[in-house]
Amino acid sequence: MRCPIRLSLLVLIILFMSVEVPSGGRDVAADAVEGEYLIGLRGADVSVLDLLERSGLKLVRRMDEIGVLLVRVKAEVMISEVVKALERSPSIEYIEPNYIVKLQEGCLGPSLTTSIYASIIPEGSAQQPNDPLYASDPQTGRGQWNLRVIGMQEAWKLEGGSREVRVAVVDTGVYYRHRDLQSSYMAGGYDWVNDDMDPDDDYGHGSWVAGIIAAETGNGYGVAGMARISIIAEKVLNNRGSGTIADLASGITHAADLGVDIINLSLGTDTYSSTLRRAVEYAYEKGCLLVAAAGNRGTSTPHYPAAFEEVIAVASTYGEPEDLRAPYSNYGEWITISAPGGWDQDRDGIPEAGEFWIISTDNKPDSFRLGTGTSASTPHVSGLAALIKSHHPQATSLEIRRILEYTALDKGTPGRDDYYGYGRIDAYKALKQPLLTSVGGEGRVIKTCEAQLKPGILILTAAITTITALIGIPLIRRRI
Ligand SMILES: [Ca+2]
Ligand SMILES: [Ca+2]
Ligand SMILES: [Ca+2]
Ligand SMILES: [Ca+2]
Repeated sequence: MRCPIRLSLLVLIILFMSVEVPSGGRDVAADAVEGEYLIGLRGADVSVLDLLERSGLKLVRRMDEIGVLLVRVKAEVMISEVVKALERSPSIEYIEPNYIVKLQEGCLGPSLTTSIYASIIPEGSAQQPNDPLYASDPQTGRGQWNLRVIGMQEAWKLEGGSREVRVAVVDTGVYYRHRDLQSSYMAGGYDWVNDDMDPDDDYGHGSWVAGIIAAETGNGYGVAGMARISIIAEKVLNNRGSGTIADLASGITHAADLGVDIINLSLGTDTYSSTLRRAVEYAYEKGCLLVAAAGNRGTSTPHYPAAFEEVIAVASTYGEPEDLRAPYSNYGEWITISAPGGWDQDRDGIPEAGEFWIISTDNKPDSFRLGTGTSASTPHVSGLAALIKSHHPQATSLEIRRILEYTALDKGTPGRDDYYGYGRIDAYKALKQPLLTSVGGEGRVIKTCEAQLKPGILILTAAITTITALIGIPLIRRRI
């Protein structure tokens, strides 16, 4: 029941709060932190700090990596006058409100706290892990259909994951003391909401997302996760599932500075933000693979950061043995790929027998939770990307992205489409797929055509023999 209430609140807020966006004269109805602004600098010129002081703005945070300053307007200041003054400065590229980012992402159902999942150790088999909630759960009876449907049982025979691979979960934090999460958690992330070094989860969403990627599999307890890798938490959403663009951008840049391989973003906003764009570009340039939720409102309105071209935008499916697009899943030419996210078919916020929900870890001891949404689809893609990276440690983010796209199971209209993107991820096929670089020879990628992401085009220098070898690989669709 929590979801519809939250959704209607959000709609009310959007309807009744209108913030004028000074930058570029665009008027966008959006929800923002009152009195807070993000100033995007041109270059690294921070002499503008004096100007801010004179204008009656208090510096709250310097985000030097992306050249952004978070400022707060002092009470007596007329913001429209300040904006006029700042826009005249050649050192300033833009000023935008510090927008609110929310989890509009689906619903978390009620928690399932019971010691039964700690005491039952069923027989494992070659076919199925021994985690009791994998085969069945007490609410829907379907257990982890989401892992079965993408071929995880076959995939695990090829790769279980490497702890060297690190995935940042940028979310509400992670409850790392959970018995199914403690082995994959790695310290180093930050709590941007409470400004401390402990990104614990006081809401539950981030722990649920983290468990899909990396809950411990085969320990006879709780749920199975996709990959035995390392999870880092950047807490950017508070105990109500809401946060700011400043904290989100800080979480992304901090994760990139830690050198993580993959950044999972099961969150987003319909409001375009130049600061978020800068943070995404920064992480992308550092070699991170960014994966984000397409959003759950069944519209084609671009949802950010998913809709940025550097980011893999993940749509949602539900069903077993065949899964189909979930009706709430956003769509459009910005969708990259799809993965299971479940569907609360009667939309009452309660998981019932026969419905497809995603069960994962919660933020309390021995607690598990069912939920739905592109929030859940996203960590399936991050988990698979982490397995590919474990299997091919030398793979670049772009190579991993190409494998995900190329090996996805085509659904809907033939070829890439606006509902499924390249199709639903296929874990077994993705792990069987050789990397371009693994063929050896003299082939070397000298340029990738970023502007034309579909299909992936690589320009190679190579000896004729190498070219012949490469053409035999299904990843290559065309030759010149
Ligand atoms: Ca904390
Ligand atoms: Ca487990
Ligand atoms: Ca229901
Ligand atoms: Ca298709």
